[in-house]
Amino acid sequence: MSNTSSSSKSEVLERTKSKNTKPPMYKVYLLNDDYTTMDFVVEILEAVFRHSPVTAASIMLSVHKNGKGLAGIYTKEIAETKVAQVHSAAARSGFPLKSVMEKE
Ligand code: TYC
Repeated sequence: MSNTSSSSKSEVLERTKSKNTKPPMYKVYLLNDDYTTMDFVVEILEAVFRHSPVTAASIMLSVHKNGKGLAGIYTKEIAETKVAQVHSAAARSGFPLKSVMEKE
């Protein structure tokens, strides 16, 4: 038998403070490629990730130079939505832009 209700063994599971308040967070990255235009990536960073034009340009250049770059950090469902939004906007515009998420 499992011990979740401490029936036979006299054990009590205690938790000191903290009701496990924070959900797991996921980093969402953009990946570099040779075909997506810089302007389109900046548009995505502004529209999907709500970055300012200056921050969006800076993240785009870092992706261009380093191969990938952090677009934002979100809970699981929101991160999944952002990734899907990037892929559908890119596909609609005929660009191969990819986005990936990674548990923190
Ligand atoms: N490397 C692309 C170019 O030179 C620009 C680019 C930047 C593409 C960031 C994707 O996530 C990306 N046109």
